[in-house]
Amino acid sequence: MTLDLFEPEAGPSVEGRIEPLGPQSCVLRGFALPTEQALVESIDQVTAAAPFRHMVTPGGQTMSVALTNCGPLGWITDRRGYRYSPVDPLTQHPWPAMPACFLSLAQSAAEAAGFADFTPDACLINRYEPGSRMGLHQDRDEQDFNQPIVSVSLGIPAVFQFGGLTRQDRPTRIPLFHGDVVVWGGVDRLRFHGILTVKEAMHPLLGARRINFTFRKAG
Ligand code: MD3
Ligand code: FE
Repeated sequence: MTLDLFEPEAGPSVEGRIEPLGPQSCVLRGFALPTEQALVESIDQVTAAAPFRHMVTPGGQTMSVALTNCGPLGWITDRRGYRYSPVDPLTQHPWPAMPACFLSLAQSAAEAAGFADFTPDACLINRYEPGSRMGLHQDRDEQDFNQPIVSVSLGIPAVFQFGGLTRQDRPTRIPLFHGDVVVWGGVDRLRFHGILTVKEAMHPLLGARRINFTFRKAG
C-alpha cells in the first residue's frame, strides 16, 4: 500500500461547520482559512493604494475603527452623512479594484448559505485595534435590502452583537475568529448589530489587529 501524502485531513465538510444565527443568516466557521494567505496579500495591495483612515460620523465623532474600500463603490462617512462613493475622498481616484480572491470568496460563501447569484459591487474593509468597537446600528445605505451581505473576519477575535429589528431588542453575542465568514439576508438583513470593544490579543499573520471585510451590493 502506498502512502498518500496529499490526502486531506479528516474533518467536517463545510456543511458540518454552518452555524445558524437567525432564520436567514449563518456563520461559516473557518470558510476563509484555505485562502488566508491570498486574502492578506490582497489587503496589503488595496491599502497601499487606499490607506486605512478614521472617518468622522455625521454627529462629529471620529470612528475607533479605521476603514478603506475596494470595488466600484465604497462606503464613506463625514459630517454630511453616510453614503457610497465611487471615489476615495482622500484622492478623488476610484477605489482599488476588488481582488479576484475576495470576489470568489464572497460568491462561494453566499452560495453555501443559500443565496445564489450574489454580485457585490462594494467591499468595505474595517480595521479594529484593541479598544476599537462598533456600536449597534443597521445597514441601510444600500438600494436593495433583498441582497445579502457577506462578512469575513481575519486576525484577532471579536464578539459580534446580533440584535433584532428595533434598537430595544436585546442582542445575542457571537464570538468571531480568524477565517470565519458570516452571511446575512432576507428577514435578518435589517437587524441591529455591532462589535464589542476588541480585547488585546496577537495573531500570527495580522498582529494586534482584526480585519473585517464586508461585501454588499450597494448600487
Ligand atoms: C448583520 N461591520 O461595517 S460584520 C459594518 O465586523 C459592520 O466590522 C461589523 O457592521 C464588523 O457595517 C459586523 C458585518 C455585518 C454587516 C451587515 C449586517 C453584519 C450584519 C446586516 C445585518 C445583520
Ligand atoms: Fe453594519
